[in-house]
Amino acid sequence: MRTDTPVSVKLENYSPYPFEIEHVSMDFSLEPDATRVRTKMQVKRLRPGAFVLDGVGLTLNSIALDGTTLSEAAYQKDEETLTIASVPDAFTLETDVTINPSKNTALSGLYMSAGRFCSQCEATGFRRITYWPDRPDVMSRFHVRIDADKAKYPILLSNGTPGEAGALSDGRHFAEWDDPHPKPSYLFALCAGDYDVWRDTFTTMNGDHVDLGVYVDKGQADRAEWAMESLKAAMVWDEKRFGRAYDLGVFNIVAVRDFNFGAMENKGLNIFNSAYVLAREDSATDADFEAIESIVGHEYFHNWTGNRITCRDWFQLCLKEGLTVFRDQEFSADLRSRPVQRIKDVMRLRARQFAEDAGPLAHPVRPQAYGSIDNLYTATVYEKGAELIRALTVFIGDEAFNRGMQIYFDEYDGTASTIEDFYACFEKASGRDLSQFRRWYAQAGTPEVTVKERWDGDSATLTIDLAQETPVTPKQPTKQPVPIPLRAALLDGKGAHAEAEGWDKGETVIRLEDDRQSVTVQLPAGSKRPLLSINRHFSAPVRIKRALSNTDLLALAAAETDAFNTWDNFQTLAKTEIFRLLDEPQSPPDEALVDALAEAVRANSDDPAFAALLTVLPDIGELFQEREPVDPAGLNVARKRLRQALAEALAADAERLLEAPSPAPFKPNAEQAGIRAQRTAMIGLTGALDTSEAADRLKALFDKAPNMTESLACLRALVTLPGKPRDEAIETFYQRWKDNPLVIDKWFAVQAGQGTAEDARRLSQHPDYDLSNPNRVRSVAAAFSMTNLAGFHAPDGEGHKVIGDIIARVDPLNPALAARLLTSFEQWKKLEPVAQASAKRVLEELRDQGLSKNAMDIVSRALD
Ligand code: B3K
Ligand code: ZN
Repeated sequence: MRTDTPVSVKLENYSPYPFEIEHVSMDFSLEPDATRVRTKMQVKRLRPGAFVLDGVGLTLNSIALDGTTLSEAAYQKDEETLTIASVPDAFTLETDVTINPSKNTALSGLYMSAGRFCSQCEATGFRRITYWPDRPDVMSRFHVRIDADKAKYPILLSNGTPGEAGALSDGRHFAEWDDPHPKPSYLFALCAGDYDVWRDTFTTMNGDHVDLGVYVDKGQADRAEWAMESLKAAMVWDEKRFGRAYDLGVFNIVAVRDFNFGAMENKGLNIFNSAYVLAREDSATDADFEAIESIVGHEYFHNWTGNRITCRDWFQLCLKEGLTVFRDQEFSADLRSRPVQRIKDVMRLRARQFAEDAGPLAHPVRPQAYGSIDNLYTATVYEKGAELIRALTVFIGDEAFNRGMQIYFDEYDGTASTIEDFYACFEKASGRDLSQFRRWYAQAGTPEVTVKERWDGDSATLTIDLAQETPVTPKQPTKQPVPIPLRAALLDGKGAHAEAEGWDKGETVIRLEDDRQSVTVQLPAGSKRPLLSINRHFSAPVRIKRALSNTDLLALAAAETDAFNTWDNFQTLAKTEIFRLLDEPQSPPDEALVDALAEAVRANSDDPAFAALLTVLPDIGELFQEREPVDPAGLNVARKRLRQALAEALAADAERLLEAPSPAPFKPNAEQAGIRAQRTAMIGLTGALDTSEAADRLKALFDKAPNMTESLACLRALVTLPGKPRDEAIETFYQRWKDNPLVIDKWFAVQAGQGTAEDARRLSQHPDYDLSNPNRVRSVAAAFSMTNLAGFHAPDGEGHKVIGDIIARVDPLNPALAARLLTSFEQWKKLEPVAQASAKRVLEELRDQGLSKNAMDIVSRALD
């Protein structure tokens, strides 16, 4: 256990690796306790510099250079590296090491999950498998040979396409895999065990045949069908949208129960958290089906943005992640509803990324330094990274963007690239200088854009005064203006656009590039004052500040022609109202607002997925960001009051809607999911009524729920209504699903996500709570600390203690997971003084008792 603050790695210190390794052969002899890995690499010097390999936790059996075993004096070895001081300009190096997958609880490198071998190498897991320059800019062609006990591990998988395979003596067998595409070590993968497989095939736009396989737990094959459908849809989409085809004869996905995050894009062998593969209507919700589609797409899209074009160094992580999130968001928008997708993406961005950007862990999309690479897989790199690509499409236009992407694919295929390389393609395509746009990548913090309007009726001109400011963030006391593309429209108040000179059908893109800028728009003489719709479809990841009264906002919401902004106007209204109810606890919720919201829900019933989103009030995480010091419990009460009022206004609608049957037979498509989303929204509102009749009604719905989507929605609604129906539902659900770990994860999460610290503690002591399984750990710890801020930050400090205790127990087993859980403390400085003190105390105690390097990186930044 280390207690020092991690040393930081700096972008400015990048230097290319002095050697290239064109080809590598790896030979794995698999045993859970002692796997032998023999690696043979062909090395050539490119430039002066030492020959250093990374290696962590390896037992070195032997090392040979050009066939001669090296004596211990010929190399230096410490806990993290192996250096050979003197090497020829071209040579073959052979290493032979032993590793222990069964003791690997960190789930990085080669480990065991449910008796099977599984690997995770991004970012630095490969060095736990063999000695290697474990950095993304060293790309090699891999040949892999695996041997293992045939009965226990009948299926042996690695990257690329299969080669020879056969039986060996002693009940063992072997298989060979060849990957013709040079790749960095973080994309290496190996899986071995007994699985059921869902197979299919695909023919690419070039006429190439691809064998597809989804490998899952025995008996679960039919739950893999949706993942397969999603994969084929992603393959077609990337061909149509970006002209990118798959490039191997095999594409496999393996589902594993023990995985630190969602999934991993290893070349030709994606490894997935089983939560994002296994789905059937009885055990998975529409949200699960949607997440599977999106993550399968995301990992598949990495084949071009990440694998064929990879990152020069980990500072460029957003180059593959931001871009690939943008691609998966577009995929989902094309398959489902574009506005609904946009709203969901922005909800996630505001709740997670805006919060991160406003706290002690704020960092630029491309940071200049990091303490621990595992902690760089953040909402900022992913979600803000994706927003910047989207903003770029608006800034330079779709056509130039598409041209730029093709230039990128053509010019950088097979390379390890940088953000500069990427932007050079769009400069070429658009003819614009994008150096200012790249400031977005260097500056942390969410820009605030103030919008003021001046209307001159005599001349029929509207002047829009814009100003931008990015708040101070850690180590960045001053900020420069960034180019902000704001889609705008002038609304005539009757559902159409007002005409304006130079605006195409009343719409334009305003490019705010300076601190302050004014735009004057000329309308036809005699025009009435138009309403301004700005940052339509959330064209830039900023906070818009506008001094509009509730009446103005309601008028704007009614006049809107952009679905995202309609929803957003209601969000702004709801936010203002929740703060008012917090400040005036005696006063009733604003009836006009509640009626307008209820009316909007009814008016949009032809787009049920959108109507469902209108019923979702801004969550505490978002409200959190606008008050300091913040009182999450108070906010929760105020929010509940508004929600209850909305539930009352929609009670008759909810009853009518829920009397109708759920769509049957079940299909996971967008159309049916939309109808169910509206139904589950009504189930949620029924719970918000907070009466015993509502609890009875929910229990009746729960008992006959035809699918997991509705069953879980009922359970979620019931959990906050103490009484017999609630207790029975919790027990029935548990008994029905106790053998399905993914469903039991939901059971834990639904309770922790709405309960008290005491509930979270009780759940964390449940016999099924398992610290070695990340999904299970998160089902209580993340559900409580990240989605239940009122419970987590309760002033008695118990919430902080429960989570602190779980982190202290998880950290020795799985540092990456512990570090991720620690980020839930990131807002502690915003809390009211009592809760603030308790959060600080827990962080200090954790720091003082000693933590892993990953966890220490977060704690020290949070406390800084
Ligand atoms: N690239 C992986 C994430 C790896 C996280 C390593 N700590 C999954 C993804 O973003 O597609
Ligand atoms: Zn990714």
